[in-house]
Amino acid sequence: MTATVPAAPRVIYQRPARLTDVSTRYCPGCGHGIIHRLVAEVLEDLGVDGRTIAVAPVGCSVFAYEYLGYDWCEAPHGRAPAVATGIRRVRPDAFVLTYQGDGDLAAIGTGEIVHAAARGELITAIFVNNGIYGMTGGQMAPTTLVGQRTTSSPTGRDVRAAGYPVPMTEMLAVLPGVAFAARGSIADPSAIGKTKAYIRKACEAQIRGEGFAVVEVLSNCPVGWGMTAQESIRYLQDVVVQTYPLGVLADRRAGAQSGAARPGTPPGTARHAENRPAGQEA
Ligand SMILES: Cc1ncc(C[n+]2csc(CCOP(=O)(O)OP(=O)(O)O)c2C)c(N)n1
Ligand code: SF4
Ligand SMILES: [Mg+2]
Repeated sequence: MTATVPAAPRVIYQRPARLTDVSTRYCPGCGHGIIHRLVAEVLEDLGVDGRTIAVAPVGCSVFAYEYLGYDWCEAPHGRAPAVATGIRRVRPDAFVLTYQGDGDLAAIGTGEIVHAAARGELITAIFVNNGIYGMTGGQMAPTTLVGQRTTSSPTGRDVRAAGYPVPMTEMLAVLPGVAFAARGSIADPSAIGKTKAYIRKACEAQIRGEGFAVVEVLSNCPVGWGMTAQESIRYLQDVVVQTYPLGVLADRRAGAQSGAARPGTPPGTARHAENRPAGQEA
């Protein structure tokens, strides 16, 4: 009788090498961990994880440098795009990533993100919008929904006192320096898959020297929202997307079919070809 040799197990799912094997400090059900994983998977797929320099925000994800095994630089609150600009200018060989929350990017750091995008800096920005200042106890952010209760808007955001939510990614998307802008979500596996594809396109835009790229990721903060993890996911799916629709907001990458043209620039033109790191082809 001939013995059957068992087939070697086929690996279909494993932890990306740069996703550190440690417990995180995030609250149970928090979306930051999913987004970390997507970033790790994409940078590994693209082969840039060994030359990535990332800039950490101030906020719950400040400890991203413990969970993702890249070279990290810590920026003052909101200043990640400015720090990333400096890194990009002195290390043109590096892949430069920023990771910012909505309080970090859309409040104290509004000026830095707008001007980095306007300059078309070769940076990929991951913008985690959970509609709240998670780390400091769940206060209202510029991104908080109308009527949403937070610790500093206990009866709900009132537009007469606090104005309307700021659609940062739509605002950035109109800037000609932005090669790619999109909004994804972590609410379900389908949305997570699309978000990963957006992160990949945003990273490719940098590798090809095409300009600034941003992916906003709608995330949950069950603790700050006063919800269970399941309730917070349903709130993301049913409520948050009404104010922040998902999808691609600008795509000016070479060969892209959609996206507003830069003034005087044909759609799809690789405007930053002169800035490509040595040895990088489009
Ligand atoms: C200059 C400065 N101002 C204020 C703070 C306090 N602070 C720390 S984290 C934070 C908000 C973080 O919110 P967000 O960026 O949305 O990140 P999240 O915690 O929600 O992921 C604030 C206001 C600070 N650390 N530094
Ligand atoms: S406070 Fe909110 S954003 Fe911060 S770790 Fe907890 S769930 Fe995540
Ligand atoms: Mg936040």
